[in-house]
Amino acid sequence: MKYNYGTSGFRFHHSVIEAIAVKIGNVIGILSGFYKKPYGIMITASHNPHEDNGVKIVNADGEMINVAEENMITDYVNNNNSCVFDMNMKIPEIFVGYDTRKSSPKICELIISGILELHNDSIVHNLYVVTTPELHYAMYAHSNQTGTYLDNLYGIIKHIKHPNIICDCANGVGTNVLTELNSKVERLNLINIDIQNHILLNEKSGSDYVVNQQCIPYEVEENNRLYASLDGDADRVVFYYQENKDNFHLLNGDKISALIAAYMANVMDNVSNIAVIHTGYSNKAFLEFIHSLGIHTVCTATGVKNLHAEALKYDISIYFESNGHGTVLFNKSYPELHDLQKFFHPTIGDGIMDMFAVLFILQEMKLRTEDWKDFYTEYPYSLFKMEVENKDEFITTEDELRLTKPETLQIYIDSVCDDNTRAFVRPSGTENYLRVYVESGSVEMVEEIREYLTMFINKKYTYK
Ligand code: G16
Repeated sequence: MKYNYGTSGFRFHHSVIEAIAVKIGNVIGILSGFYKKPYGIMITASHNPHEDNGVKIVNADGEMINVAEENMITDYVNNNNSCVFDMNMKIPEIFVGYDTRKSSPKICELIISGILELHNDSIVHNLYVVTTPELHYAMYAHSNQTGTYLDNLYGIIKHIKHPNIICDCANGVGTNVLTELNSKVERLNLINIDIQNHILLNEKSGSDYVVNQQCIPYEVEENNRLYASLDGDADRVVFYYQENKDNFHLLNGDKISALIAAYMANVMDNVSNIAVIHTGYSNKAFLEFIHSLGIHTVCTATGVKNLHAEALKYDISIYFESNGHGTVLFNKSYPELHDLQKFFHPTIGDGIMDMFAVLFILQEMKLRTEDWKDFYTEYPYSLFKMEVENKDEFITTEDELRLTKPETLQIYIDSVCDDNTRAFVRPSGTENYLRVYVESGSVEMVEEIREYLTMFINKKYTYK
């Protein structure tokens, strides 16, 4: 088996992560010793089922690691390299944290033993149960000598007069942060906060469930209230409300981006230095809305690491995936955006901070949820996943909008899509599935293409 550093780190069934955990400890120790910098290790499989687990690696500034570092780690984990401390190295310093999964503490122990195997005096800061953005923030705070993540949250939440929202914590680690916050400041209405019962993690709850099922989480009453759903490690958020029995309205990452862009267009004289970064899953109606504000857009491959790399190129970059994962990068400071800037995590997408940023903008712009929803109406679309025999045989172009292999499938997609229809297929980097996206001018056309593609893929690429 080849262990790939996928969209967001290593991610497999927990038994596989346990099998490579010591090696992960070894190699992160080597990186830290070699580059003479601390590194962070977050143990989580985020939106995946509770039996899975994973590892995301963070650099000394609290940012995602670069491709060269990913390749070094992948090479070490997949080969029989020796774990030897070289006298030119510095004693490793590593921050470790984990989500609420049952398998997480054991994986943490194994990783720490791998770090100590390299050098017994390694400095290990065990943060225990934290969200992914908390671990990133701890690294950022360590390198910038700032206060804690929670102090920062207390600082921003006081600017929101009435945090009128119901937050679904996906029975995951976001529960801890929001419960802690609730005990000190404002009342937030929290649901799906059972972190003791491990099998409930992401179960009929959380941002992925809401986005994929297009419905409110399990056991939530239908009414006209604004809801938010975090994912399993609280680095994503989506919003929604149920207008009536038949009308569910999702306000996903595109709508979050649109809200932030509208706020900026409102308070700034010139928006030419702002970019909106998105992926192929963004709806054409969203892009039309952003262009109508005079803001330009750039499409990258899936994975916040890809959006982030592009976002570094502009003065201000709003980057969100439609699944709700993203943030805003302020590469240059503007006085008009001073208040807003505080609401975003300094290095990474954070579902909790993004939730407060949205509440702040709605408050400042005096917008009702319906006004936000009405920014634009999405063209009909469908995103679904399919199990295939070998997802690695599907290779895409850099922006993931076309397949270079298998050619037959791309030729088939081109033959069934008309000028108003867009469809693409890509292998997931976090789950053992193909993801298939179809968008068109009518629901009927989306359904038709979805059916054609499902049949074609089933016939040619599923288990024989
Ligand atoms: C991770 C990445 C996201 C990506 C998502 C799905 O999220 O950080 O950027 O959109 O996986 O990726 P894929 O379609 O390749 O499975 P998370 O929240 O699960 O870490």
